[in-house]
Amino acid sequence: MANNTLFPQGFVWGAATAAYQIEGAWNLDGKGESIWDAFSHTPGKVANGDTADVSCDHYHRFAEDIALMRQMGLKAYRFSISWPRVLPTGRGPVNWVGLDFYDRLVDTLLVAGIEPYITLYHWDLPQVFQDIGGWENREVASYFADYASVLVNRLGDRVRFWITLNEPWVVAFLGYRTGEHAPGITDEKRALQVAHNLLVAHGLAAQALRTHMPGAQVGIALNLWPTESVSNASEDIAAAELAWQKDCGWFLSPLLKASYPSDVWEKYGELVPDVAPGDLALISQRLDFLGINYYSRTVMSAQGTVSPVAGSQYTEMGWEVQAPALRRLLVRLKKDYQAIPLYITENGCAFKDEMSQDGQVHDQKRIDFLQQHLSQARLAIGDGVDLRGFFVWSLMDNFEWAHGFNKRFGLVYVDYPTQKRIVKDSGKWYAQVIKQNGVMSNCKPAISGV
Ligand code: IFM
Repeated sequence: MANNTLFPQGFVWGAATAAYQIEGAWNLDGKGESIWDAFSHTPGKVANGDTADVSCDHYHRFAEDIALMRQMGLKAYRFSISWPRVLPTGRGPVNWVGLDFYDRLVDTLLVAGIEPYITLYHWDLPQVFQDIGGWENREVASYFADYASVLVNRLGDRVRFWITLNEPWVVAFLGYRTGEHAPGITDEKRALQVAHNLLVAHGLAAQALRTHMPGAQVGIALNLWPTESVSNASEDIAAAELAWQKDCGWFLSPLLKASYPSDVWEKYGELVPDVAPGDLALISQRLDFLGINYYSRTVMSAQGTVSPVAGSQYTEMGWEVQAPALRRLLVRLKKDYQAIPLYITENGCAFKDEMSQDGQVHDQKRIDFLQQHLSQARLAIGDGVDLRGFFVWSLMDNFEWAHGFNKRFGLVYVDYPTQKRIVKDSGKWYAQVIKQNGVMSNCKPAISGV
């Protein structure tokens, strides 16, 4: 293997999941209801009426799942904590049984030699907070910091990496603008206030984490979905740039430049959020790392979105497969924002995976997808980007929000009726990548079927 396909020593190879998508046990052992429990239990909100009441039953099967991670040689595992499992009423009394679950999860990971990366919020807000306005209510941001304190006090002796929020863009804009996600509201002004309050919550939680654990590595995971111009014409470039600032700049700039992008702010007019004095300083406090969830890009002309892009392949989500845009994104972040360690906290794809007659899952398209994205990530490192790690979304097939169980993203196939796990070909391939610390053109599976 040529050296330029090897990753730097100590590169973090991981996979990611989220509590609501895999745990199940939605009402066991004192867990409170989340907005996603309420949303998925509302007819018509999720495809096929699916709910994650049981999902992958990871709550009961976590040891088996960690054994699979170990078999793949994962160096790190990114998972989220269910706020209402730990604090059923959002604040106040701790549900010790719920917190013990995460304690055991962390210990079992460490015994397996896998570093935990915790996401504090991956969309399952306690429903009791929705009843007082959810993220529109700024008080919830303070409760979020209290929740962060509970977790870091219990797990901070063993967990170094803390991600405050996952994809605040999705929480605000799919939850409050399109209504496709919980809580299902369709109001752009409210969405923009939610986006701001989430960033405030990030700032308060970062402070809380550092107060209780001065050495905590604190980051946030943003879904960065760049918009690129269809041509070199200045009108097309301007349209694409505005869309980039609207989607990505709206979160990157407050976090890394202590301001909202002025052109977008102007365009939003009356819709802009209330920003209290001191908010931007709070939001832009030092980040130890930035997590990037990269899946695809949008192509734009002055007339609007260009789709489909001629000659491109699309995943089951209808997302264009576009690995070179990942390299361009990473290089742009280095150029336009302050230097900060980066992690790809999610990258992956949904394809129609099926169990073959031989009992295996031959998902060559996912291998191709990951291989292309890893190659582009490696090129970006060659361009001088400080990329420290890569987490595949997802460790295993799971509940894909409003799409229910229709979309499979996993390295591990889950046969939901039996809860049997089958490591897909991509999982075996990834094990080989990890073993070799890089992508080989002829990567052979490092582990046999399980
Ligand atoms: O499944 C989601 C995940 O929860 C957040 N990032 C994108 C993934 C695929 O849609």
